[in-house]
Amino acid sequence: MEVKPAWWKESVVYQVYWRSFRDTDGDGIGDLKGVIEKLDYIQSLGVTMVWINPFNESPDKDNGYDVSDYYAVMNKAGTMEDFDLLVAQTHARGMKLMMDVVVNHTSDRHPWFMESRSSASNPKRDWYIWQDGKDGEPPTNWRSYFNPSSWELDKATGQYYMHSFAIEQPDLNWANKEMRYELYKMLRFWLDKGVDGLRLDALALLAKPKLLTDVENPRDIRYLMHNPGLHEYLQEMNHEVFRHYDMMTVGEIAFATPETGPLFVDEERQELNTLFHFEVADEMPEWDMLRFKRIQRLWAEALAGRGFGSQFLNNHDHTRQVSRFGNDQEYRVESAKLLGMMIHTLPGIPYIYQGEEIGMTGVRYDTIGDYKDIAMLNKYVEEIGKGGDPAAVFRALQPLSRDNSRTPMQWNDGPNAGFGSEEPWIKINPNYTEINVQQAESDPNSVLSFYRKLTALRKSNPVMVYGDFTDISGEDPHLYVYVREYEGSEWIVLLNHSNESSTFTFSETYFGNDLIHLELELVLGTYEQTADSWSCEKRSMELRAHEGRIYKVVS
Ligand code: TEU
Repeated sequence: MEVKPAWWKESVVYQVYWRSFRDTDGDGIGDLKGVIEKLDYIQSLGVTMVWINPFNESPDKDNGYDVSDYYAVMNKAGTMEDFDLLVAQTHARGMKLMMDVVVNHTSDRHPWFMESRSSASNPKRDWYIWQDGKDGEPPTNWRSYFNPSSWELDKATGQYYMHSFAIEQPDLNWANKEMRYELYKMLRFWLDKGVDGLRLDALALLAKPKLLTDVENPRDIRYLMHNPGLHEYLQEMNHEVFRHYDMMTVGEIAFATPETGPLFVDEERQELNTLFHFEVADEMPEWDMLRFKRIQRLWAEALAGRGFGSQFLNNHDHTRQVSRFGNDQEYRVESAKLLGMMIHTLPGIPYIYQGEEIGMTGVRYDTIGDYKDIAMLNKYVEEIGKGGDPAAVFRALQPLSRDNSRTPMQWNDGPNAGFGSEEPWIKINPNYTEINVQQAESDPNSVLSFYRKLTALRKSNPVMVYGDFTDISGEDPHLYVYVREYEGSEWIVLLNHSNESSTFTFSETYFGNDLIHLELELVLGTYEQTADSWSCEKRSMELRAHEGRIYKVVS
C-alpha cells in the first residue's frame, strides 16, 4: 500500500526528563538551561526531535503532570526566556521540539479548579466532574491509577470530584465546550512560540463513562478509558489546532489495541499522527518474545497503509529497558545494543529515553524513604493499610517503580555524576562510576557509539522508515528475524534475545527458490566482529548471546 512520506514519520525522538538531566543552578533539580547546555550532545546522537516532559507551573505532586498554570514555566525548570532560548537553540541545531501537554486533568491548585470547587453554582463548576455521593459513599466504586477511589469528597459543597490519577489531579470535564476551547487556545499559544510537536498525556481518558454505575472489577480500570465521545474530541482538537500547524502529535493511549489503534492514527480520520500503546510497557512485565512478536505483527498489519506507530520500551514511567527486558549484568552492553537495534528497525518512530543510549540501568534503593514516585508511595501505603508486610511490599514494588528511570543522567564519574554541583533531588544510581557518557564517548564500541550508527543509518535508508514488515522467525522463543522492504531495497534484521547463542535457518517459505542465490551484505552488527559471513550453502546463521545484525539483500 502507498505510504505518503512526511518529515514526522522520519523522526527519531529523544526524551528529556529535564529534572533529572542537568542541573545548572545548584538546586538539585535539572532545568531548561541544563537542557540547552546539553543540546550539542543531544544533536550528536543524530536525533531529530527533543521531547521534554512537562515544565509548566505545578505544585509538583506528580512531577509536573499536575499543572497549575498552563502559560507559565515552573520555577524549578527556569523562566519563559529559558524556554524561548531552548526553542531557538534546538531549531538552530536543525532539531525540533516536542512539548508534553496534560489536558485530561489539572492540579487542584489550578485557578480553574479553585473556582470550580468554591461553590456549586460557580460558572466553572462544570469544568470538572462533580457528583453527589451515594449513601455517604463515593458515587461509584471506580479506582484511580494512584488511589483506591477515583472520587474525593470536597467538604465545601459536599460533592465528590473525579480524579483518574492523584487526589491533587482533578479531571477536567471534556463535555464542557467552553473548557475545551480554552485548552485549544493554550495549545495554540505554545505552538505559536515555535513548538513543533505535542506529546498528549493520558488521552484515552478524556471522555468519561456515560453511566455512573459500579463496575464488577474496579481494579481493571479499562472502564475509565475509550468511552464514547473521545474521537469527536480528538477530531475537534485536530480541526481547531493541529491542522493549522506543520507539526507532529503523539497521543499516550493506554489500552489501545490493534483494533482500536487505527481509529486514532488513520490518516483519513485526521486525529493524531501517531500513538503510544502500552501492550508491552504496561502489560508485559518481563520479556516474552512470542508475545512481543505477536503484538508487533498485529500492530504492523493494523497500521499498514493507514497510519504510523511508535516504538519504545521505556520512558519516565517504566523501568529501564536493559534491566527490565534485557540483561543488565553480564551482557549489559550487548543487550542494550540489541534492544536499540530492535526499536530502530521495527516499523514506527523510535524514541530514546535519556540514558538509554549509554545503557543506564534500574535502581534498588535501600529504603522507601529514598523513593519519590507518587504511584509507588501511594501503593505502598495502600498495601500496608491492608495488612501487608512492609518489607515484602517494598520488595514487590521496587522492580517496576517509576523511579527506576528517573535517576539523574550519568554524565561522568565525578561528583554527582556530572548532573550538578549539589546533591540531586533523587539519588544517583551508584553504578555511575562505570556507566556514564564520558566513558561511552571514549569507547568506539559503547552503546552510545552504536546508537549513533543506528540514527545515521535511518537518515540515509528510507527502508527503515517506510519499509513493509514481515516477520520470518515463526515461533522461535529467542530469535526475532524480520524483513523490511521499500522501493527495491530489502533488509533482513536478525536478533538473538538470549544469553545463549542461537541458530537461525532460512526457509524457502519466505524466500522460495531465491534462497539458493541469496546474497547478503552486512549493514550493521551489535558485535565488534561478525563471527561468520552468510553462505547460501549453509542456509543458516549463528548468532551469539544478544547479538543483532542487519543485512542488505544484494541478490
Ligand atoms: O501516564 C499515564 C499513565 O496512565 C501511566 O501511569 C501508565 O503507567 C501508562 O504508562 C499508561 O497506561 C501519564 C504520565 O506519563 C505520567 O507520568 C503521569 O503520572 C500520568 O500521566 C498523570 O498525568
